[in-house]
Amino acid sequence: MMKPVLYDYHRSSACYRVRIALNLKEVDYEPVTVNLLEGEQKAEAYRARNPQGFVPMLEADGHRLVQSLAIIDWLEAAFPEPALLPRDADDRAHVLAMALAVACDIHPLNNLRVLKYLSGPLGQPQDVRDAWYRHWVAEGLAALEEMAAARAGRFLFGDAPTLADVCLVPQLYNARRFEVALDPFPTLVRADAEANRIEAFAAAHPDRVAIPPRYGEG
Ligand SMILES: N[C@@H](CCC(=O)N[C@@H](CS)C(=O)NCC(=O)O)C(=O)O
Repeated sequence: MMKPVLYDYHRSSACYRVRIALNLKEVDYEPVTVNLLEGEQKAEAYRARNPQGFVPMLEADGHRLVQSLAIIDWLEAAFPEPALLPRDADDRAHVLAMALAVACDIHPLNNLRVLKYLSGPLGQPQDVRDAWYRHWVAEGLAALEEMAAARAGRFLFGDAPTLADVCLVPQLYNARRFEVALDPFPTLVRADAEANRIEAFAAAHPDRVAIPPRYGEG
């Protein structure tokens, strides 16, 4: 298989998930930056490849893959080890539920286009935009803390990282950037700290991602 190409933006939490999964599975990839702040995701050439105009997108093995969890699911099938989902049906549903609580219920309310719509067309000031962000993150993390607490080990589920941790770490990075208090979520903070001790997670951190060629330049 040729080296997969990841259309990436360092601070995108959906991209951050995919970078972690690629690193955990030791898949060497070529990153190409799509600069969200400059609107490169909306460029015609990019939208022709990904009609949603989102990052991440992974070109791999002749496929153009979009949606971070679909990309990670593809990676899980193509590179089964280490497994990010438990085999047992109950455990798997629990891990998926935690991952989806982040990816479907927290993140979409707080991504760039939603925040821009609040401050742009709806004319809301920065303090309202910040309050919106913090409200949905705090409410979502409170539920996740309860979901995780009973069955957490070193990580959100047991003693090895799963898809739930892959989704948690970028969300907590994001929450810290926007100064959300994390003291009420000790299980989440502990799992995040454990995960960040693993090089695959640490190397995917936005501050660690080398600046690759920009989309359209290479
Ligand atoms: N559900 C999608 C979400 C992707 C997404 O929201 N990506 C954001 C960055 S984290 C994006 O590309 N935003 C572009 C924009 O808001 O214009 C996934 O998991 O891949």
